[in-house]
Amino acid sequence: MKKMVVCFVVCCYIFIALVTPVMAAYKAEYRMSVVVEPTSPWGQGAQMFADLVKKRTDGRIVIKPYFRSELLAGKQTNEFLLLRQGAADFALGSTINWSPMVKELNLFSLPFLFHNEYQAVDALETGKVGKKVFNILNNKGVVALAWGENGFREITNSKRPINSPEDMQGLKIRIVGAPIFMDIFKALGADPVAMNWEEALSALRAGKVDGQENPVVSITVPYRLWEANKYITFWHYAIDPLIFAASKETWDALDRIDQEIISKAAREAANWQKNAAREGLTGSAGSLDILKKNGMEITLLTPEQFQAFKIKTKPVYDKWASDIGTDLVRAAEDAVQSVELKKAGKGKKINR
Ligand code: X2X
Repeated sequence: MKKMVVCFVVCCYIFIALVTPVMAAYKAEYRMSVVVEPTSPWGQGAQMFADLVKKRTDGRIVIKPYFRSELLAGKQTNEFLLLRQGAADFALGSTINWSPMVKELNLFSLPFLFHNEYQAVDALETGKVGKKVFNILNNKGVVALAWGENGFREITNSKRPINSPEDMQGLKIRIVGAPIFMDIFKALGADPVAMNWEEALSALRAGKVDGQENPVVSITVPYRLWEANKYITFWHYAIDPLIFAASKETWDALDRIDQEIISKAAREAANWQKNAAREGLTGSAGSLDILKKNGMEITLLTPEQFQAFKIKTKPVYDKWASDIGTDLVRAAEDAVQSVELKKAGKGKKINR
């Protein structure tokens, strides 16, 4: 009997010794990086993820979103590095901000590749390309959990309606500090200036730049960009996916059950977030009405006008396509084409 008691006590010690280091590794707060403010669908998606995780882990894991690039000292293109180093535990980050460190992410910024085709974007993200991109991130120390979305990026400015590349001559356009955008806007004859988003907001308000490019639902509306820019052109020249991700260092210190809870929460929040970012753009004209009501003049391009922009930026597309990798680019082109063919088959007009 005595032997059994001793044995039991020893087993308890061993169990506690095995479990304790895992428990001790948990942090009181996990820091999540978010570049934008909390009221955009982007910010709301991050908060939803944090809330789901807290609830489903019974408060074991508390994720605090730090909005407005607070963890990044304003420098949004540092986000991937911070995540990789574990200075941020989680992020809901834009592929654009990470693209200077992960060349394959430039795929989504190839000028005029996706033509507003959400189905092609979804097909890519859920298919082989999406998996390949997540593997690449994983190998660089960032665990990708789910695809979210900032949206198709549309151009606004304070000077004039943009119908053609000629209308862009000399316009001072704020861009993100990712080299592909410098190339695109130079090819279009504009005068691009790379800036962080918070800085861009004051530059726009002060009239130090004439325009910018960002998605309507996630940025133009919540940031009331009509206060600085009257004109908007829907040219859908680049899609900006977001990624729910964790630092690998943080991830590896979590137990498997919690990893599963977090992965599921990311997928659910991503699903909501993506729909919210597309709200009013795919069916009803909700967001367009908001822009009009606030005095914005909206330009929609004809297929010929669209083509003129595409031709002008073709050298940039070709140059970046070989950097990104032909396999990924061809897969994306095929996805776009198959959506367009399906639409054409149903007799619908191809929107390009
Ligand atoms: O800086 C931008 O334009 C923004 C907010 O869309 C990104 O973070 C890529």
